[in-house]
Amino acid sequence: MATPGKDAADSTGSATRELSQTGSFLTTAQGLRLPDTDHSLKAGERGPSLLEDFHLREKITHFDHERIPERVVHARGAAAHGVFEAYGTAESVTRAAFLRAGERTDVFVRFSTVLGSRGSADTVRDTRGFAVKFYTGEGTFDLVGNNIPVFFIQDGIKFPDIIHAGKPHPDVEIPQAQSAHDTFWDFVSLHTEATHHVMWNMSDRGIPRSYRTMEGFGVHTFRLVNADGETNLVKFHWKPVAGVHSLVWEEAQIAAGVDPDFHRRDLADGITAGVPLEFELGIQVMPDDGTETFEDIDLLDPTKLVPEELAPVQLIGKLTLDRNPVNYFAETEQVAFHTGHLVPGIEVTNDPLMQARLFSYLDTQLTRLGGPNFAQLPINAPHCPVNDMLRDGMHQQAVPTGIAPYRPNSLDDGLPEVAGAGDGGYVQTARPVSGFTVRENPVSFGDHFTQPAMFYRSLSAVEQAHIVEAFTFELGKVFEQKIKERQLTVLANVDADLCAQVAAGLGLPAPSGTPVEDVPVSAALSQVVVEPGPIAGRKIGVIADDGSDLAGIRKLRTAAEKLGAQVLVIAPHGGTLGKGRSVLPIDRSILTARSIEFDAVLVAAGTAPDTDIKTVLLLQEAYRHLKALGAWGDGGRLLQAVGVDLDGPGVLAGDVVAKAFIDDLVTALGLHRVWDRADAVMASAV
Ligand code: HDE
Repeated sequence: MATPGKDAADSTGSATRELSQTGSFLTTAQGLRLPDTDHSLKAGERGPSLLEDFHLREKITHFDHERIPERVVHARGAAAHGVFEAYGTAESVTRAAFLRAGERTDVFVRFSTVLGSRGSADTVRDTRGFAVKFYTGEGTFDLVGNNIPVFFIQDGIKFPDIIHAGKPHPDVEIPQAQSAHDTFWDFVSLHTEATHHVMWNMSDRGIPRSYRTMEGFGVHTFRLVNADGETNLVKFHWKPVAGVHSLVWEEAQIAAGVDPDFHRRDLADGITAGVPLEFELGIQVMPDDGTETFEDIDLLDPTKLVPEELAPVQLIGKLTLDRNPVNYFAETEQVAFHTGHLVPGIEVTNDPLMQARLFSYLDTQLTRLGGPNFAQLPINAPHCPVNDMLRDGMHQQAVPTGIAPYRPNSLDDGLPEVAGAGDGGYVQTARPVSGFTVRENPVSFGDHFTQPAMFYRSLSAVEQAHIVEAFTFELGKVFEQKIKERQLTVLANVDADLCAQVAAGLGLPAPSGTPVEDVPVSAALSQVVVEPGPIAGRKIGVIADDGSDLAGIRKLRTAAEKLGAQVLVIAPHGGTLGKGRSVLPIDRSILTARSIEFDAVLVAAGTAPDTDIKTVLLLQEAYRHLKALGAWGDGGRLLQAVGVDLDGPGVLAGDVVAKAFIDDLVTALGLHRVWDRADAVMASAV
């Protein structure tokens, strides 16, 4: 028997009265029309407000309770709606219906940082959350992943410890959304199983360019079950169609101040501009042969990854995010993910981190969303029939019929029935469990350094240099000498060269360790691309003034928009350039423009070589951040005036905006950064 109000596959839910500013008359929550909402009821014009003013009290009381507790981790997030379309390539390993060929499933995806408060900045160095809610016909499946494939801890019981260490110091609540402080490094230097995750945090992965250019990982090993009951062990991956790209550190720092909403703005703007975010879902499939180990890698250890060279990522479907939320609070804030939201064909393993998560996600919603009925909130409501026997509780919105919410019963005709596997029931695969109760890790969890060394040695020289810089920066912010020294001993066991460079930067002696010398490398871990990728979502800034070649800018814009990229005109003033029919709107005045917004900066022909300090800063930053620069016609005069070598790497030139010039720009953007300029930047004063 269905429960009225609960079995609606209605994503907007029962609370979907049109609560917007578009209705006719303003009312109270009870529907009473109001003549005035600007003046409280007073005893005379200059008199005190009256207790009987129920509208004043309702308005203020509701306001007083507008905030709910922010998430204890991942408080800052941004989300989008979309659709997932399955290729059917996973059918041999899972019976999950939403993964059958051609199946389309509604999704809601929330991206987040981990450490910062809800109002903190997007571009801080941190792990990013990548939580996907699939509203499948068999029930909701949540894949609650991160942009880093490994985790800090092997056992969930330590989660409060790592988070207490990473959050601001409890006395002064400083620093916000940062790991560059004593308690974080105190913990991770004492707790070497965190080393692998810390290496990823200190790499470019800790500062993604955008959510669009970020990989995602399920982290844990899952057990997938096919229609014949055969099982495989699987790791989930999200591969961004736009490629994997990051910010450079100075850019991330500037953005944190200039535009703390950098990532959420990019997400929302991209979707509004009709350029959806796209990711392919992939799986690494390992045999479930009873060992839960693959090529000597313990698959239950969440600090280990499986190199893609050993188990290739097989693509099984495509996620497209193309719709922004209508209301941040109702959707992005109230969405409740849970690792225990599973569907037939997808099961968990004994990974001790995953096991603890299975408890935590349900538990946390009780405080955050105020009770056990959060699944009735529109954003959390499944898009398939719900027929539970859960009753009452805070914020109950359903009006259940029937008198026998228990089983067995005879009064409601013995309903609801239970479903076996043949009826789509979630029947867990029987797996053997034996052993003594212990508080111990398997010996195989004890190697904390081989994979961090593999990660470091798999990266390009410039990526390695960024890791050195990140460790030196973060440890440079630590006050306690003994913590810095201890972390250097950790690095000495990863890679002697890395340790020596960080030690030199800190002005400390490099300790010796016993790094594993003979580690395999995995090319898939580097994000420096050699083949240009797509440029959708990229932004090209064009510096122009009243004398510029506006036709050239228009031509450039048309070409860029065809590829999903945007051209933004930067001028000395706001308003428009040109006259009459050739008028061109200015997108940014030089006062509101900052280099971080643009992936490439060009100067239009005819633009005066005016070395205004803001223009100089913009071009110098773009140069330092290894972005493509360029000019057509005599626009190069401005680049020269700020000291850019017109023949240097990543500096584009052309007489006019012609095909060759556009092609060069597209290639440069597709390669993401001008890596060839890195050495010159280190050596130059620009
Ligand atoms: Fe989470 N985590 N987590 N986590 N996590 C939460 O759930 C927790 C872990 C992740 O956008 C909380 O609803 C424990 C790994 C994401 O709403 C909380 C442990 C991974 C999000 C929680 C972990 C994640 C969360 C906070 C160790 C990557 C944001 C509010 C056992 C695979 C979801 C909430 C969103 C959120 C607990 C470890 C990813 C408290 C106890 C590993 C993306 O329940």
